[in-house]
Amino acid sequence: MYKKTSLFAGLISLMALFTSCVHNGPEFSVTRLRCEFLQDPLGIDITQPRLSWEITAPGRGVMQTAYQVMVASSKENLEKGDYDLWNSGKIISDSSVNVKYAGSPLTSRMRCYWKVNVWLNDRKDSLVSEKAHWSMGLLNVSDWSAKWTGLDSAFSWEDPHAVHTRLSARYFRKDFSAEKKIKKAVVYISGLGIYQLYLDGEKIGKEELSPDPTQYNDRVFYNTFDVTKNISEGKNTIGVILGNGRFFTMRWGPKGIPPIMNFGYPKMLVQLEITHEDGSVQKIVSDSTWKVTAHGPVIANNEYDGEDYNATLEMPGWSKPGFDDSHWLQAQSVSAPCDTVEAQMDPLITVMDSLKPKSVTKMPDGKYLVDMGQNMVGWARIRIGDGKKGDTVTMRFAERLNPDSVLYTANLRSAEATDHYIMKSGKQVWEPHFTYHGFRYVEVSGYPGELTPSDIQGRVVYDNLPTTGHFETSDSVVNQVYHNAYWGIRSNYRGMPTDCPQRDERMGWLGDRAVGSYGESFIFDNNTLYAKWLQDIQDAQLSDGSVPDVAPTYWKVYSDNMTWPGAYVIIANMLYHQFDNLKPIEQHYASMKLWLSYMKDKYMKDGILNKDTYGDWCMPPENPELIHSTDSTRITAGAYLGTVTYYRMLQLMEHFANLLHKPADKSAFEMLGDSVKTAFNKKYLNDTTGAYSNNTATADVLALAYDLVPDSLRSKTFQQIVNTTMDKFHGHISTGLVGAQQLMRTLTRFGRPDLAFRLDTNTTYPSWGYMAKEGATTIWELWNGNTADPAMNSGNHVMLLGDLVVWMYEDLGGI
Ligand code: RAM
Repeated sequence: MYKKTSLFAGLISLMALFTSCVHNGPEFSVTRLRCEFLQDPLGIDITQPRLSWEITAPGRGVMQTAYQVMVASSKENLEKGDYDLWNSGKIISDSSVNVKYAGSPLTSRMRCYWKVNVWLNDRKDSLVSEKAHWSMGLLNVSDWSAKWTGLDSAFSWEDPHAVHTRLSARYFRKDFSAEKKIKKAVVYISGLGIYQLYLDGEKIGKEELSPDPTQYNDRVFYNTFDVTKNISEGKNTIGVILGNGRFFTMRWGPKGIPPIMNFGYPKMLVQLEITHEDGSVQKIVSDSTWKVTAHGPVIANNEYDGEDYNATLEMPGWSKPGFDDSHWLQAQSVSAPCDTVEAQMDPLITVMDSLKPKSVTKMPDGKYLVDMGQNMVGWARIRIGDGKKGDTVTMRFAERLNPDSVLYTANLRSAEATDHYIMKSGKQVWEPHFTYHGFRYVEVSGYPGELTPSDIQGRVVYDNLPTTGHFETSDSVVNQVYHNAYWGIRSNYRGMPTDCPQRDERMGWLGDRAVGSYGESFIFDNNTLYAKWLQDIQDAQLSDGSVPDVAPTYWKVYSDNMTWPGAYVIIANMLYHQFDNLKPIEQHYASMKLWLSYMKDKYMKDGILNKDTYGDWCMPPENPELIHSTDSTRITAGAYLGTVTYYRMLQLMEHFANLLHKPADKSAFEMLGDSVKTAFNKKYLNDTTGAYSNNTATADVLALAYDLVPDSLRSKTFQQIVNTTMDKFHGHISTGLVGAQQLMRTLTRFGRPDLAFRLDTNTTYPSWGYMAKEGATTIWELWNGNTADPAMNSGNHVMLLGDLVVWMYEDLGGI
């Protein structure tokens, strides 16, 4: 083992989070109380939620020795020590995460107030935590009196079968009157594809693009909001706007574009429950008594092509009482998308950051070119000082520029990435809510007057996952690469991890985020998001066991390979390893087992799994224009990747079987593993040179990383990796996304951290530093992203990070 910290000791100038905790001498405290990993969640539908808390203490070596959880049905009860839901009593345990609620049964709508007492090894008295609460959602189908409501037809101006389908947003409203004094009001809403909720003219919540996308024909999410403050005694109005999101298809798919699954016209399920002071409950629910129109200002929307907004069609007061909706249509009761309506248990998408442009330049043709200085995801918010009613401001978005400073849009493929804003007169500020773009540059045309940097803002939009890790060193290349990784990752959270945010794709490709998710977990609290994605994957699994390459399957890709679906198993392991979250393993174990036996029965012969689709995807090609290499000496064989990954899956399943106390399964996985290992080494290992297969770095790295190499040959195999890297690739990376997932840690663990460090700090092709030197502010899809064919060339993919971020935190940072 090499000494990981000493080599880099001088390099790390600041690990902000960790050093400040130790040196600033914090007080003892118990904070960040979480229920199912969320702080103060509303409307959860898990009847045995898991509770966690964080202890802060001055000094080191402080341990929890015991805890006591107290849960009450009201704030008052908690205050006065009446723990009517649960008092765990003093439990001798160091557990401070995932303590399962074990009190009285939890029922729909219940509010639970809680705190925890903690005993520590170096203090006599217990510490009392801050107080927190969670609330239960609607646990039973019978709790819903709302009906799925929508309008199952197109409006006269809409072409629902156009290749680029962009419906007008649908506006729904319902007047109601709250007769008595209000104690509490809660709304449960699922608005598909995406919704904005209004009460009495005010938007509820700061969320955007919600709910999270799911396998809508299996499961849809609802969100819960406490709206007590938004409702007053007397007349009120509830309004909902529905956009396409991922529900109504964006593409039907001729001309080589795969069709995107279509789940039908937008629809919603809304239930507002008002509890009065006297205890009576009034429910306002979606049904055919609501009114609907599509004659509102959002005249067209979808995520690829953009939003068109006509401010002259605004309907002042549409979500307030007294609005004349007599010309609106009657909404319809429509079919449910599926049987399962479930609380969304990961944070909703939000505007997480705003960027001021680095520059705004007036071009010779009168258009403005805005440079945000950073490739980002979201949209632009624009301020207009003196609008001319009926004139249009057009914003086009792109990641790069052509040499003549015009937007480079070839890599967006068919995504139009354009917002049109038709002005009203006078001062106005606008931003869309029913689309998003991946961009650094915005071309603005039709803007009245001079556009200045303070008139336009980049709104950075993604899942509300707190940034929990900060990393900075004294090396500017390492810092820039980390910066690019950070921006790439936050760019690709859209209620699911996406491959890219800009072109006509934006899909949850499994392979891209296997080990990547682990690196991301050092930076973002991504536990709940990935747990949600595993559910998407399980929902998409076919009954024979086949796991798709994309989940949810908006693109239906079931190509049966090991490396992409393998993310299913790898991510469950990551959630346990990083967050002590065993539930995904429990929940998915049977599905994973089914998938592995399906693959084995269908494709394994004599211990070799000869089935693969993508190879070591996007390894650096020999020619700068190529997307994929055609040089057979650089390509790792599919059967090799299939088998080595199958073996890795068996290792993980053996570990899971052990965790779940399934000894028979554990030995079955172990036995199969042994036979795969024997067959694999027999077929691929050159026992003179230690090289595997055709001796690509990927082949050798994976065999070493997964412990397939006989002890006596390990140093030889490792030397092969060093030789390939140094001699054939002149000290550069030579892997695609599969090999990259183990490369940095393998180089380091087998004795060459200096070489890993070199790969991290290279600025010549191919390297992450090369991307940065060529102006990238995120990570490219291709090592040669600046020269390759635009057909598959996104400037904001994170798959090539491999295990780089893991290495930065674990090896460079020594954590
Ligand atoms: C591309 C995607 C993705 C990759 C697949 C195989 O289209 O962008 O990154 O996983 O192909």
